[in-house]
Amino acid sequence: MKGRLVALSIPGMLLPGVVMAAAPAKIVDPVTSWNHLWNEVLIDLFLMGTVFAALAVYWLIKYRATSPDQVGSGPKLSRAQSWAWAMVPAFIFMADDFFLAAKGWTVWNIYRKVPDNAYEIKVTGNMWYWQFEYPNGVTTTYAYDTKEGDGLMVPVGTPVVLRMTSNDVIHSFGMSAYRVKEDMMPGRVTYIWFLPTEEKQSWVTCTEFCGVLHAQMYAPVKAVPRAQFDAWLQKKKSTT
Ligand SMILES: [Cu+2]
Repeated sequence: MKGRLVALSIPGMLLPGVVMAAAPAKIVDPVTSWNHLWNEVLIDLFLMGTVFAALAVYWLIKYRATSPDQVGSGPKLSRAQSWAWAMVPAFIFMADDFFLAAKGWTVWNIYRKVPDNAYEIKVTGNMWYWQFEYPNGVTTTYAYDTKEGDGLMVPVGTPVVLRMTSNDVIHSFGMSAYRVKEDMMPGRVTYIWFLPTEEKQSWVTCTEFCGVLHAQMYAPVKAVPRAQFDAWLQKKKSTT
């Protein structure tokens, strides 16, 4: 019994070593995986749509009425033929649906698994602005009326994870440029992560109706080089 326990635990002891020795996993950009799935859905819809539209036009012409009082008749099918006509197409479409659903779960797994070295920023939703809090305590925001404030600053090349909550009602943090969106709720912490791959400015908008100024609840998202980001954060820290 003891020997067996030892034997069982050997792979358990070796495994962490193997995992640690492996090179750090390459980060899969959620934008790439999302776009890939989206393109597949579009191709799928286009191919099926084309086939069905072509068949519909063909049959409309082929079986059109050639005289005003003509009465058509359906083909006589055996019970087996009827079942086959119902089940075979149904299974083909279900197979395609399951294929796309499985791909969707793969993308979802990428969205939910935050990379180990992700940079964490806390986000709090308020009616009607966001507050961003960086690891060194610096906070930023953005005012829609005066257009003042840094909004969300992130370093290029580092995955960023946002830990989010709300002070009042339900908001939703939507960044279409990074293909992410997640609700923010009072009393709960939700998260999203994304990978800024290039220097650019995009926008975050609130995507859950949250009151009269919901439409004004937006802020710039600025992805800047790491050195510039660090310098900005340092300066911000020393001036506040
Ligand atoms: Cu909102």
